[in-house]
Amino acid sequence: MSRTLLIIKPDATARNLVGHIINRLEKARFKIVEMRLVRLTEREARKFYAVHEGKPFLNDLVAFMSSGPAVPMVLEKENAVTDLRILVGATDPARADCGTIRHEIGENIERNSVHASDSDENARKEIAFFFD
Ligand code: FUP
Repeated sequence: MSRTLLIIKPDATARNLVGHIINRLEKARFKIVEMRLVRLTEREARKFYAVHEGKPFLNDLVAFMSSGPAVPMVLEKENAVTDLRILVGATDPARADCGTIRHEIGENIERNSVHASDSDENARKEIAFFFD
């Protein structure tokens, strides 16, 4: 068993899609082992996306991520990181495969409904960011 971090982003909470996303995760056999509802400050959002410091899209991304409630959760499953990235789909919903969460509900490359850790190492860091 391994663990990864998923965040339901503010565009999805605003459209009442929290339950829908959780349903998709559970159907795909992920176990929710931790979950919170948070309103990130701009400072916290910038810290979470520190790897993107200097990128042209960062300021907009930080404003979006702190614009409303988000739901970070720790998910457990065999090959959790890889399997969740497959279920979530490509960053840009327009390029995401049919059947992925971002293809189904993502609005655009910024408002793409969910975040999923991209490696075991980042999963550990991102889990520690939200959960002690
Ligand atoms: P991902 O790992 O799929 O979430 O994608 P990245 O780490 O490359 O990007 C992190 C977040 O930055 C994305 F979820 C959305 C945002 N982003 C933009 O807003 N514009 C871009 O051109 C690229 C990424």
